[in-house]
Amino acid sequence: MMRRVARGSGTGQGNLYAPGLPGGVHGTNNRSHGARYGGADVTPEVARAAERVTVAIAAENFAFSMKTITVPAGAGVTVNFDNRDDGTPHNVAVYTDSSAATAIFVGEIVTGPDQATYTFTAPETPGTYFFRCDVHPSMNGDFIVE
Ligand SMILES: [Cu+2]
Repeated sequence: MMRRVARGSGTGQGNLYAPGLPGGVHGTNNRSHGARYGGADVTPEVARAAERVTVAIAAENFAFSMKTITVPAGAGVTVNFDNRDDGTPHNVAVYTDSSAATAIFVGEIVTGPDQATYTFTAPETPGTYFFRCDVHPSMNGDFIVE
């Protein structure tokens, strides 16, 4: 008698708890997901903040002050462009290659003496890209992503 009662009450308790378990499980999962999403949101922001680079480049006498611009892959790039040629328009534009068929970023043309600040995101794929002045394509160089 005692065993049957014990089993019966045990089963009864199991039945009573069972409906409550899914709710409890869902609640736990929701909290777990929330914590995971929160962590995922924070990590990329920190990573992106670390990948920022500033490049200073000038145009003078129809030539850039540097032949190569090197930036980290996927970095946020700021270009401080100084056009020192009086009355002459220049810009800095980045393309996938020297054909200049596919633009990565095209900076606004400014007439010197004037300065411009360009911001864009570097390609995620490392490699040798291309930059030039669109007004004077002979002004160009390698845009290296590493
Ligand atoms: Cu130019």
